[in-house]
Amino acid sequence: MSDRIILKLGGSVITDKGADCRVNHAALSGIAADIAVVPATGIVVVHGAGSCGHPEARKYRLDQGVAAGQTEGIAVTHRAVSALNAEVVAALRSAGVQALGVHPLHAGVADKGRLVAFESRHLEKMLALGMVPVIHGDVVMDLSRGACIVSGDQLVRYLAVALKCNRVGLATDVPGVLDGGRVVPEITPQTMYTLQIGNSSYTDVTGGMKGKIDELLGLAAAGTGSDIFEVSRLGDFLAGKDHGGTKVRGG
Ligand code: IP8
Repeated sequence: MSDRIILKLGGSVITDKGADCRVNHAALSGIAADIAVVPATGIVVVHGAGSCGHPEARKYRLDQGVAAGQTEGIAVTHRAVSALNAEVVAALRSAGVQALGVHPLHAGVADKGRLVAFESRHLEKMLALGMVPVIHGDVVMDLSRGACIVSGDQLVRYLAVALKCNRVGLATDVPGVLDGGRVVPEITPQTMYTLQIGNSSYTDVTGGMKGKIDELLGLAAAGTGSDIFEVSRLGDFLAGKDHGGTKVRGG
């Protein structure tokens, strides 16, 4: 069976998190070049928002839900992440990857901040045609709260199961999960509570590294492990080689 891969690009990799929505074009073209040389296989790209979405989501307090008459933040935040998505798709397409943007606002429904439905039949069809769907953390309508933010990591967990992906990789701006400055080679539910994991100092409405690991441990419990590595090691991950980062496993 050939691999089906979900690759998450961290927001801090593809944007400058300290600036107002500044896209890191150099990082994107390096990533696109790495993906372009992967032999034909199924790849789904999911990316975070970085400075193109988190500041907007924080400003409009989308983590607290949305009431009628206060819906401006939905449009503003979705516009910011959609613009970033267009840049990611453009970089991939210039490298020859048949990338296509897919917006969770249009495909998913949440309840109390968690996805309860996400159409995946169109994604299957794109994969069957050799395309690379490019999905992103987004605002999603929420049955209880009006709207909420669904992180790229939550999407990874949901879609890895729905699309039966056998490899899950998260490219970050650090060499893996760090504990006291050292890369933790493996995390399981048992070892998680022994770790001191730092968090980003930048605006992040979806829980930073801790939120990421919670999602990945949930995915591992459902039977799919994942790998967190520095984006400079993306080629190694895609080639199935050691990437020097952290493996999240079910224990
Ligand atoms: O950067 C957040 O996704 P993440 C999405 O993967 C928005 O946490 C809109 C802030």
